[in-house]
Amino acid sequence: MHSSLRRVRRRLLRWPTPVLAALALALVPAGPGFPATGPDRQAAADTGEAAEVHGLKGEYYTHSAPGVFDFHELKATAYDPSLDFDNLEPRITARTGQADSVSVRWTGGITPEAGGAHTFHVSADNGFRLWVDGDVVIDHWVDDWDNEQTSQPVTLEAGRTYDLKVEYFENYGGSNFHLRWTPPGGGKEAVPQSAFSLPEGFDYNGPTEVAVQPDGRTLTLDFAQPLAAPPAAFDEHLQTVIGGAEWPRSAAALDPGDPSRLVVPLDEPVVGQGGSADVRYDGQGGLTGADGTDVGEFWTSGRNGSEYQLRTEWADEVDPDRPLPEYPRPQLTRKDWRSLNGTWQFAGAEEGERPPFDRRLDEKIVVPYPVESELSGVQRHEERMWYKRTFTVPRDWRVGKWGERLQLNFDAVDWKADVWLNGRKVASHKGGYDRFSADVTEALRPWGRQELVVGVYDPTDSADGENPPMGKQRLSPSGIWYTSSSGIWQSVWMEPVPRQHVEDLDITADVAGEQAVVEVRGVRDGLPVTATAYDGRRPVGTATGRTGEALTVPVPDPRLWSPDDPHLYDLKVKVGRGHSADRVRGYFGMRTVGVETVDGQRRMMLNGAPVFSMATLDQGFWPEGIHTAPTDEALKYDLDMHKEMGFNSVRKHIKVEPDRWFYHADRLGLLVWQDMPSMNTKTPSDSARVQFEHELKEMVEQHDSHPSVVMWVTFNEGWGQYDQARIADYAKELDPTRLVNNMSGHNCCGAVDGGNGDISDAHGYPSAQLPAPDGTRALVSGEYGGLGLGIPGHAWPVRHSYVGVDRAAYTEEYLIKLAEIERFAACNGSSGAVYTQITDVEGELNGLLTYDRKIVKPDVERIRAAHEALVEGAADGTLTCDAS
Ligand SMILES: [Ca+2]
Ligand SMILES: [Ca+2]
Ligand SMILES: [Ca+2]
Ligand SMILES: [Ca+2]
Repeated sequence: MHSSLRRVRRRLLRWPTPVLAALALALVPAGPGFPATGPDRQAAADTGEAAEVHGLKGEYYTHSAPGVFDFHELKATAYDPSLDFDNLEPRITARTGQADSVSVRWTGGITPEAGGAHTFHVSADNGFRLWVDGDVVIDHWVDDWDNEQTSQPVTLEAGRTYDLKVEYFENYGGSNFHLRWTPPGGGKEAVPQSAFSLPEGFDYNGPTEVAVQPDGRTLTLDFAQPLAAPPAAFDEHLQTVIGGAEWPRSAAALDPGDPSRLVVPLDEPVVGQGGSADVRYDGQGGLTGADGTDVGEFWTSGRNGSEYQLRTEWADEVDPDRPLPEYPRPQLTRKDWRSLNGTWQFAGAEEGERPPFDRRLDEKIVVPYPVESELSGVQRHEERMWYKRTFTVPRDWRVGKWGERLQLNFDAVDWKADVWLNGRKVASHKGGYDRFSADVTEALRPWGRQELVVGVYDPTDSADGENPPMGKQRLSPSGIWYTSSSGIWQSVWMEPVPRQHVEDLDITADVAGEQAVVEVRGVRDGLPVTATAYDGRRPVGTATGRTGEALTVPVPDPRLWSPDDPHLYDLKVKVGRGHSADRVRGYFGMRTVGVETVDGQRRMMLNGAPVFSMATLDQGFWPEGIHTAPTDEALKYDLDMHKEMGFNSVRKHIKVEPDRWFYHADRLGLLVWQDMPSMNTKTPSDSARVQFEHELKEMVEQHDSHPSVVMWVTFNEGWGQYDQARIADYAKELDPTRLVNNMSGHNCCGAVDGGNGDISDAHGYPSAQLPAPDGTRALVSGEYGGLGLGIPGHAWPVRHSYVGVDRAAYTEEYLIKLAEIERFAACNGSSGAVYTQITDVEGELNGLLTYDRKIVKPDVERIRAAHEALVEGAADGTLTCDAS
């Protein structure tokens, strides 16, 4: 989200004042006609002259033979507004009649705004060369792809027009072309349309500028000449494709306030997240100028200036004074607690800055939504920041009396947090996904307001950063990398605790022994402890003993936990005596998980029977909250939809959710594959490795009592990989009761399979792959599918518009891919599959649900029936290779 804001800000900085005024007007759509937005329209309005046409002449040729990259036969001459094409296939195909073996020559002028040394960059699929002012500055007539070339600096005078020539060939497969420059004092960017001019003698009377307006519901086409009102037939000859999707719209009409502008109302809003609008007219719709001259065919494109934000329905339910008010730690509850979520003071910070004890911070932020998110109210990235608020301690908590202490809990702060209470440092913590707590009793004032200050440092993937586990967060998101989440992103809260208090209840089901093994962590050894298990209100077993030793609580004739019957037992634990005793509650499920040989194949087992783990890839991103679900109901909704669609499992992909997510999975009955968040894809340094292993340990220890969690996935596709086998052994050592998957997608992208653990995991798109049997591990397809379907109004306008599936055929295509999974289960002993993915995420449009969760793409009944047949057939042995 912040990336588009940044873009707007840059533009504001560069433009002269009259344009700023025009832009400010443009941000507030007024009446039927929108004011002009570009510098040239401003100039045109001032002088009364026709606007200059910016763009280049493109000549499209076919090759004399495949592999001969020549300019053999000229097929079409066309106007192109700029050279920033993510996908040239539609243009190439339409203009030459073929998708491959094509060359294009673009000619015209280039006029820099600033004088001085300009550096040019070209990246394309496939070869290219570039001339400026008659000199070759880049020559890469090579059959490779996306191999960016950079020119020597070229000195250009401001405002002077130079000859520009660009040649390009497409051999076969995909095709794209990007001409970028680094102007003096500026950053690298696509050469803007405004810098180009048409060569002498090339006539073009189509739109000179195309834009999606800030409201996201209006597309404007500006012409250099006034137009006659378009006839009714015009619309049948006009195509509008935004972010790669044919956009639903109403009829184009002349702007009543500006006769050289066509206004196209869009039926669904375009989300303000990059992408471009393509408009194409075949010249046959009777569009003419006011003077009756025909407007010829055109195919041009322009920017998406929308500021419309995608939101889920839960965004409106967030109370900024009381966000996420539910109890944050369901497996270790105490009677008293208070949320510190809500509106805090906020400011960006510099390295080494003194904590703001004695000053008010200028901004406000809604905790616990990450600073980049819309719900935080800040909506920009900060690498360093201050948070500040005050609170009072409820008097009935009796903190300070009878040994009662006050504990502050931070459920997740990405990535390094320092905490001060009343000017005294009470905590320092590294790790973006785990809870940390501080006993702040000694720092409390005797009465009144307590001043809490939190300083955060979150480098994400910055070049000189420390490379923390970050999952999919990136400072420059694109493609499979998304907007970062920085700072506090899970609940902050406080509770009174006895001096000797439980920090963790480790509960392990011993199904064969008909008991639960309970270990109380955080208190000194030798204190009396009592633990009682309940089935509903009925006590089923009690154990007493001393801390420091495991208690075995009888659970006779246990009702087993499974996705079909996610039965939970409650647990009450009392540690210590009298006033100073700590009384907590938790819960557990009785189940076993393992890998065993069945009919000669290594299979994943649940409660002693083979199980087929049918999951989605679940990344847990939200359009308005990024890493933080807007509400608890929203957090639960994605899991509800798994059940609704017949999945029995979920792979939580390189992110660790709040405890409540696991609680929902425990109660709904889903088998969780929990990924460790990956570091950046580069090779990690020694210190990054130490921190990665520390955070892995924290993740396992915080979530190792949830019956839903069945598997730890330590690496994904080689990202940040090192010592794969040792790390898998370490995870197993931390938690011997669960499966370990050392490398999800060890067939992909340079990943190295550690060769150990319980699971062997291959990725394939769109068809699944399954690893060959190795005699020790169960086999799974850890990612597959990824069928793309963009739903206008509910998706980002992606620049890489891989939209693979027609909406009408979506369910059918899904089931075809699922049939391949069923065959792996029937014929190859597969134990599981992970469909990519449960929701669209930012520019990825391959979700079963849209990013705003408002549209469910498949026929839910049909896919549920298919998943259930697969899971049941694999469990009861009726799924056989002959039958499938
Ligand atoms: Ca190609
Ligand atoms: Ca091609
Ligand atoms: Ca972050
Ligand atoms: Ca634990």
